[in-house]
Amino acid sequence: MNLGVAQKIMEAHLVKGRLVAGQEIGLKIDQTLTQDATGTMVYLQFESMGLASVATELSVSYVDHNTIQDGYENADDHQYLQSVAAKYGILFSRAGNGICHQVHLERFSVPGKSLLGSDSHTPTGGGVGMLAIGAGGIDVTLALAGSPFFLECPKIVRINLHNRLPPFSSAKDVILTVLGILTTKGNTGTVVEYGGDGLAGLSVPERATITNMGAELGVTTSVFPSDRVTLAFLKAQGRAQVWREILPDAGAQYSRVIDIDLAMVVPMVAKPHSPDNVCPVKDINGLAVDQVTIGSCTNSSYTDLMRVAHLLTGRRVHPRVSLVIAPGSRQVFRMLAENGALAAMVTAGARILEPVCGFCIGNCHAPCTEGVSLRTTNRNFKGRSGTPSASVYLVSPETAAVAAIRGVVTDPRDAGLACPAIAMPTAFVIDDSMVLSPPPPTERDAVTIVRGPNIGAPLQLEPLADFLAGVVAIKVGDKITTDDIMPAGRRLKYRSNIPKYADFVFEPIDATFSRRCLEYKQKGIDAIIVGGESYGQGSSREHAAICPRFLGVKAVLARSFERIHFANLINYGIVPLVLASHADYEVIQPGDVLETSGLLDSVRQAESIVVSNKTRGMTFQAQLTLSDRQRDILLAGGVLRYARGTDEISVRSVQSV
Ligand code: MIC
Ligand code: SF4
Repeated sequence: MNLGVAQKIMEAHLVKGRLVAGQEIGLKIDQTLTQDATGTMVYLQFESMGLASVATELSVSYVDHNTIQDGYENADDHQYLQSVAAKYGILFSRAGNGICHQVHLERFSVPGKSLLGSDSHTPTGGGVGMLAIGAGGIDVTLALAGSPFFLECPKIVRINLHNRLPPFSSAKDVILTVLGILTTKGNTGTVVEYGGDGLAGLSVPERATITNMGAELGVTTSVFPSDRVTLAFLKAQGRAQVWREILPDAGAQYSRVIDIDLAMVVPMVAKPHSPDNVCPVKDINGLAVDQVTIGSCTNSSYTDLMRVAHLLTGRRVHPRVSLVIAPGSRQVFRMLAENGALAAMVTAGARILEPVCGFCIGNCHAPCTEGVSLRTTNRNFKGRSGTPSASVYLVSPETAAVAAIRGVVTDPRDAGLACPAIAMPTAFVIDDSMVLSPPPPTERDAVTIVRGPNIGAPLQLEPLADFLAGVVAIKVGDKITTDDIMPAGRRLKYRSNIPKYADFVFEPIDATFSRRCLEYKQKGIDAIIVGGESYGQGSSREHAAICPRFLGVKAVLARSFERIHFANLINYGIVPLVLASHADYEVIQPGDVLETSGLLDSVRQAESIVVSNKTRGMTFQAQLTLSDRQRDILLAGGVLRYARGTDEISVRSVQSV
């Protein structure tokens, strides 16, 4: 059979099931990555398995999200992560070494390998031809223990890129164009595979910008072939030996083929408050800008920031604008420092941040009230920047730099500036000294795991009950993101402390939600969430399931769910029920009491279940769109309890902490 790139890698990693779109498959995972905000829970759960070391080829624990350290919490997390990595044989990338996806691409990516990361932008690795997938933390825990990763076998959409990008059009504009076509909704169970003659003109960092922001499409992952361009990048990283060619077979079958002429791609912008709300930059020319932030795992490579430095050289940042730049990695930072580009940025008036997520996750540099912020990041969900009234626009580094100088949004082609031509370096600066290797296995017994007061315990769950009776604690609309459910920013430091973090569930939408649920919980009443289309968009953060479950949420009824959040709900024993019709959604109101009996039998084998709305005296059908494995996980009361009873991993003793 003629296979595409994604199918070839999946086939090579297939350990359960058949490669038939829609069926559940299990893939062997070669590499894992975690970041600190999701990592503490990953490793607390790994500890509870009682294993001596990780079973993967390579696992890296990054510290890049929670580095603000306004209090002891982040520092406690870092110490815990460093010690747990040493104990179990995991590489530890220290705070300051860079954003997980950028560093992983530079230093650890390998064409043809599988990578599972507890962060939704893990598909960045698809830029070198890896099958790189984002997942909830506990799925990464299981992969660390040697379990396959289970997912719906995706259908493959092929995007052919033709010709070359014109001056001032960039990889960011390509993915924004793709978002305009495919949108953020309805793409679950899909992999995007890129091909076409246009690939020859796209470097690995440019490809990685495209696969990174594929996360916003809601797809399983995005992947490029591994070709001579990939080899050139790996060679420049001193890692040519890991390269192998992976090209699609002629005649490979795809479920859909989309053609994009790169020569026609223009500078694009995603307007508030969704990454698919795109239009040409030209359409908003002249909009006054208060802030420009350049960085994040989407656009913080050496070539991105060199283009910015060139545009800023000899110019000043507009007095109205606060310009913040965060390099993606210590490698990028050092190279900019050593070749003078950093000096040009500082001279122009830029504020420089260490290589971290920072403003991208609302950790710092929140815009002013009702501010207009132009960002090279990947998400512009309302409030994510830290300022609920701000308007965030997503653009390329070139468009961002030009706006920083002019103070108004300007199509960079209209600014009268020369488009900087930056060549890919033939040799990057290589210094892995901030990646700590674990001691040899014989010395790991002596490692003591450090647990400051911020380090809590994982959630303890019980098997599914047969009868569910709960109050609709909140009803929300379409495209509810995990940032809406479980805000990050100034709340991020409580990731290792579930009871505390649970105080902030749905804070941006209804700050009384948590209190209300805790009152129900005290009275022994379950809580139910009702959502619209595409519930759980955005991040992989499993806390958007863990914390509601802690508050007593037992079911979520929604018109449709996003992939990672759907899996996270099941992993934490929350039943995801799909509302068959919009009319059913319309009828249910907050405060309604919903009941269903025979839940165990339905979860075991039925495609749907009857739910009775006691408040309104009516019933409706909700669908159970579950694989057999997902049914078993729900029945067991979550994936960790389920793992005890299977041979998927060699769990010696799963303790309840
Ligand atoms: C994000 O961009 O939203 C994050 C923060 O990187 C999340 C992970 C998290 O919430 O810790 C993601 O994308 O998965
Ligand atoms: Fe970090 Fe932002 Fe990338 Fe998430 S999207 S990993 S917060 S830089």
